[in-house]
Amino acid sequence: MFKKILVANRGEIALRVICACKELGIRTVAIYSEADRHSLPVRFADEAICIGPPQLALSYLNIPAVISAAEIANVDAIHPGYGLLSENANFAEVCETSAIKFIGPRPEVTRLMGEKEKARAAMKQAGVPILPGSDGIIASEGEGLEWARQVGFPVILKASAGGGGRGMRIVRSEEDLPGLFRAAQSEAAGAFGNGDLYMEKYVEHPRHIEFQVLADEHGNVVSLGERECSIQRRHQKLLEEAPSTQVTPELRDEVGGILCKSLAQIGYTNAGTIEFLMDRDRRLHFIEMNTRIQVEHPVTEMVTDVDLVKSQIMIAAGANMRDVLQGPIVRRGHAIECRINAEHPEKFTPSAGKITAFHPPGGTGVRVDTAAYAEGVIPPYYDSLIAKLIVRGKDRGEALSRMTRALEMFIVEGIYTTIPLHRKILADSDFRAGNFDTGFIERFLAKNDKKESAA
Ligand code: MV4
Repeated sequence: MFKKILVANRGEIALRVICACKELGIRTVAIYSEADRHSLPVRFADEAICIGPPQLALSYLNIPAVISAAEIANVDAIHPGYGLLSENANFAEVCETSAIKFIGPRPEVTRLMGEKEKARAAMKQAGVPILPGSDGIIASEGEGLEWARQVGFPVILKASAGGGGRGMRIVRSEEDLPGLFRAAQSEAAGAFGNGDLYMEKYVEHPRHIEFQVLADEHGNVVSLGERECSIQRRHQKLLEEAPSTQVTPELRDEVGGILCKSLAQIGYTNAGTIEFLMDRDRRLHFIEMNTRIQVEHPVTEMVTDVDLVKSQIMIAAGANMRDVLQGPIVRRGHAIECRINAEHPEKFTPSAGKITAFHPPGGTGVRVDTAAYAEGVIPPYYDSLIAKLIVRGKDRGEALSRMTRALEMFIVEGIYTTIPLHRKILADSDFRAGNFDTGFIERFLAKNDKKESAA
């Protein structure tokens, strides 16, 4: 096992990784920017090294600075958390050449999944259901038109270097294709330095459902089931749950089985998430794979009792899945996570500043992942996620009641947060009935605006 791990992240996920290391008896090194000097990861890690000024490019994204800290502290491995360098294949490669274990998949696999069109082709070849679409990059507008006629309108153009919704265009008719093709291409070229596009059949009103997998370095892959992630706004998830009310045990086993075989074939290792769109016929279609631990991993942990971050570390240290899991995966109950962001409730703009009062809820079935504390300061430079409130209940009904009371008992003063928004979502009859798709929040906000202007 590793003796010392550097945590190449900040905030709640850095603290989450430190928790896992402490339980495994591994020493930790926090790296921090000047803005995070008084943060809890710095306080709870065994060592802490300042790696630069607040700006991301000069600190948490500065690969030479991160590697220097790792070498000075003489760590065995680096855990990248999510975001930042977590899906940077070049960083994983630099770790490898510096004889530091990168806790994640091999760089080649990270690179493959980062090129969305190649990931799609690889998953198709390995037997995962994908949407009808182009075989490879579309070379020209003319070729785009040919594919669209074959697939049938509406279609969606996506950037191969994209993900997270940037560089996408929905095309509903032949006349619209040339203009939208050029627009998507130049947006992708500007945003990613690569204008390559591919095409898929467009799914109307999909649900966003993702599967969590773990793969060891000996060819064993397991599925931990799905998470329902349709409650999003502008491609930022707000609330996630496990299991999905729309996934039957048969579908879960079928897709889980396919994924295990396919990912073993691809040579995937460590934790991974496979994103699907669910159509109106409740069929799942692969769209993308994320090669990192995700923000919403706790909902899977709550229903499986598997510690995903500990599992990542053990796998990276060479452990066999048998020893990682110590028994079969059993799913019990229902979990919901609300992302508490520091942002203005109507404008959704970041709300940095000093937290004057902070009291997270507790009690049976409640978990709070956070690095926030009273009198602590939320710096303006980073992601606005300040806490994740996760509850587990014996069923979805109990999870809903538990989340409602936990939100009522969560005190954060001095900054704006998404807590009031979550309370309204939890009170919505469609949400409570499980009746929603990726368009839910837009409709919900429009509905609420109307109610508020009438009142
Ligand atoms: C789609 C789609 C409909 N059809 N692909 C948006 C983010 C990126 N990861 C994939 N996205 C979508 N891809 C096809 N073929 C609709 C979306 C989409 C979406 C997906 C998941 C969650 C929220 C979304 C919001 C708008 C559009």
